[in-house]
Amino acid sequence: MRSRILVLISGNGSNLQAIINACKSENYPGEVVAVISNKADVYGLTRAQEANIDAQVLSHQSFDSRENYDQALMKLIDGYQPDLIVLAGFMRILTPAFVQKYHEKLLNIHPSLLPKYQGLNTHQRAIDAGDTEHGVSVHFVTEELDGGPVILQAKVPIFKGDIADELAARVHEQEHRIYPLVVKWFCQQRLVMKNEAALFDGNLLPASGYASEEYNYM
Ligand code: NHR
Ligand code: GAR
Repeated sequence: MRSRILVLISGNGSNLQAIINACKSENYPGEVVAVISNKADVYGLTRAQEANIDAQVLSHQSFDSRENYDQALMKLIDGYQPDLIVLAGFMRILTPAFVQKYHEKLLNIHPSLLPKYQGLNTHQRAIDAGDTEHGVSVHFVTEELDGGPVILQAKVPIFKGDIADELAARVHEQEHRIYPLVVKWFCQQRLVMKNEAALFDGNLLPASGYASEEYNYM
């Protein structure tokens, strides 16, 4: 049985696309059953429709509180009975009630080498700090924003004179390699979260996640 993956987005959806593409491979252990965006008219929704995946908009603007928005989001999600919820450029902080409900089934991709640069605007912050190295982290989502256990990171260099857009593009390339791989591990149940820690094949992952240089998922 393929795992049922639900993807939350707010924008372009290039990570969504990477996961959709991976799912097309015959022995990939998951399928994307729905995509939900908190913003209307974003390209990620078009990507879902083109792949014949249910695409829904639930705008946060029509709700008077985060709690009420998340309650509506949970209702919508539960209609799809997902095994896994993937945040792919989803830009809304989730309430404790949401995180508790889908505890151990929530993944996020964050564009920095966590624990560095939690929050927003990470590429510019890494450049401004004079870092020579930057990257991306996939982690389990907990109540602590960008604070859940790291599963896998990929590093990229920061070159002299880089602007944030160039750096972001370099990071994106790595995102599209590592996110489908981590999703695959989760679907295979090789990857689980227990007691707020990430376990891989039953082993506790180190703070910076699985350290393999091999990112082939096919
Ligand atoms: N929710 C919880 N509880 N825990 C996490 O680790 C989460 C989360 C929700 C989203 C993604 C995260 C990132 O990878 C994420 C992780 C949005 C913001 C933010 O400040 C911060 C971090 C992340 C996503 N959002 C603003 C808000 O008020 C809105 C910003 C906007 O709309 O542009 O929600 O970076
Ligand atoms: C990605 O770089 C992702 O790491 C980042 O947004 C981009 C979404 O791109 N996520 C966050 O900043 C979360 N706050 P995409 O829509 O093309 O997948």
